[in-house]
Amino acid sequence: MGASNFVEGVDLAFKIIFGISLFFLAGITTVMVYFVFRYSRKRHPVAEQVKDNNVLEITWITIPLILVLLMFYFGYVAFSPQRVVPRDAMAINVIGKMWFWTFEYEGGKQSPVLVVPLKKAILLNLHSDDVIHSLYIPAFRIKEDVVPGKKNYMWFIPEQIGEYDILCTAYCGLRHSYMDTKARVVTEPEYKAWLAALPLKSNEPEGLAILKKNACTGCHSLDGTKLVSASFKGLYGKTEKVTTDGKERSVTVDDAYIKTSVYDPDKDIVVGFPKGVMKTYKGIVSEEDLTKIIDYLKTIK
Ligand code: HEC
Ligand SMILES: [Cu+2]
Repeated sequence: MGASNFVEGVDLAFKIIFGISLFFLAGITTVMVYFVFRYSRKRHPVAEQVKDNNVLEITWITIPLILVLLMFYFGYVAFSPQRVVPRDAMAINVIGKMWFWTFEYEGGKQSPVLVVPLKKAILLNLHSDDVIHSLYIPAFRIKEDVVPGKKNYMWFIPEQIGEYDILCTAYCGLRHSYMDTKARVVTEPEYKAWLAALPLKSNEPEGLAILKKNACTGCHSLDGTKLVSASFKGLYGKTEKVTTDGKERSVTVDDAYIKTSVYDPDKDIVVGFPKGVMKTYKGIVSEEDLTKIIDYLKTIK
């Protein structure tokens, strides 16, 4: 038994297509090698034109036709139920964003991992906040693109307790490969207990939530890694070399400097980083939110 209700059908289609491919690999290679010897110039010096062989033509139309229809049939039988969601399916919203997945359960509770109860139909409603992502859970044999502005979904019934990989399979930028997480299949009571224990509001600092919401973390890391720009780690209070109106100068990173950096990013350009990459957040990040961001930046030394 597979990890989901789709494993059997998808694996059967795969085995049939793989089997037919293997058969042809062996068959074509054998005939090719045989022809090389049988019709070499030594044994068969004058080439011969074969014309109007009806038996041959009907054979090579009929047999491949049957084979491709066979592949189509098993593929279709495996795929079509993936698009028909049972009425009693439990809905979970999935939000893809550079570069993490968020799973939103009933009541708006959010988690970075997908936790689902065993043997219950699960409907995943897929949303993207920015670019095209693709949600892939190999063990369940399901994958769908997550396209901004477009509604998409997938569903499955988890059939085995366990922890399975979740990946993003649409290249979505610098940290695409970091977009991995887990699907955890647990018993129904365990699921209920887990959901009840999940805090309603995420308990991350408000400033961090604002940074993530505005995708600042796409260009500025929080752990010291250099991305498109300098990391936020240890930024507050440090002495920064910047170019202002073409002149290089040193500044201490304080509230006023951060405010200028966010609302007028092209004024002080950090030496070693490109101008014009960061757009202004005037009218996007309120002064109140900016204060929360600064409070948070002070905490990541
Ligand atoms: C598209 C990439 C990008 C995004 C998104 C972005 N920034 Fe920047 N940011 C940069 C670049 C590049 C620089 C360096 C050049 C400069 O100073 O303008 C920079 C510089 C800064 C600086 C000065 C850093 C230093 O080392 O002195 C701060 C503070 C800052 N950004 C805050 C933010 C905040 C807050 C957000 C989200 C509201 C944000 N950035 C979103 C690219 C980005
Ligand atoms: Cu992605």
